[in-house]
Amino acid sequence: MTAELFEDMAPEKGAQTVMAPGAMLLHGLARAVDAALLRGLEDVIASATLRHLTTPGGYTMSVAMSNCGPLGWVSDRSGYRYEALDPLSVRPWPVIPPCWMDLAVEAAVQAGYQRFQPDACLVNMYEPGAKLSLHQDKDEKDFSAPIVSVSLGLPATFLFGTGSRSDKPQRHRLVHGDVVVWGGPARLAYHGVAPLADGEHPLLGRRRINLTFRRAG
Ligand code: MD6
Ligand code: FE
Repeated sequence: MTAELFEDMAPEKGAQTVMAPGAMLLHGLARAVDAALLRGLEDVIASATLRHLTTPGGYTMSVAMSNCGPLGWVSDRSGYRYEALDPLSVRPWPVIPPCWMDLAVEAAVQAGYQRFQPDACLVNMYEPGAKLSLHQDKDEKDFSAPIVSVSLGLPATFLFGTGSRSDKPQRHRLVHGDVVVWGGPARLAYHGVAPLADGEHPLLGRRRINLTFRRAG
């Protein structure tokens, strides 16, 4: 209890929170490899730049996005989908850095999902005020695979609901190094991110980075 008071009530590294059946928060799992993850990030966004996508409804997303892996998630006036080529460069997305892949597979195993083989990793970059409205991840072909989501940089409030949009979502604080794994009965739960509070992170400055690994194709 004393340690928690001094750490702003953050659960210890290694702790696990079951958010719902099939959805688990692995506290601090990515922290030990954060420097390697961030070197990978530099490589990925050097070849596939972060950009603000347009929604099918014509809005510009406040979160900047890029991708790596065989498939990348894109949005424009014609809809949401996965594409093998980056529409900006018209080249394949960069490969998923090996240390990212190792972490994603290990997180899936810890949450009870064996044999996770991601073929897409969405990179999300939040600056203060950026948010992600409640949504379901349903553009993937195979809902039997989980999603693995890695949080780096500034803390965020993750909104986590049920399969019904009208259910009031739970709120979970995600800090640097936290990993959420999401599948099975929770795979189609509505979720989102509340507007990012301003702050300064020692490694990432005024930014939050989220990496989400999926089996899309
Ligand atoms: C984010 N994450 O944390 C956005 N989707 O920045 C997601 O939209 C998400 O964290 C599916 C599963 C886990 C997630
Ligand atoms: Fe999502």
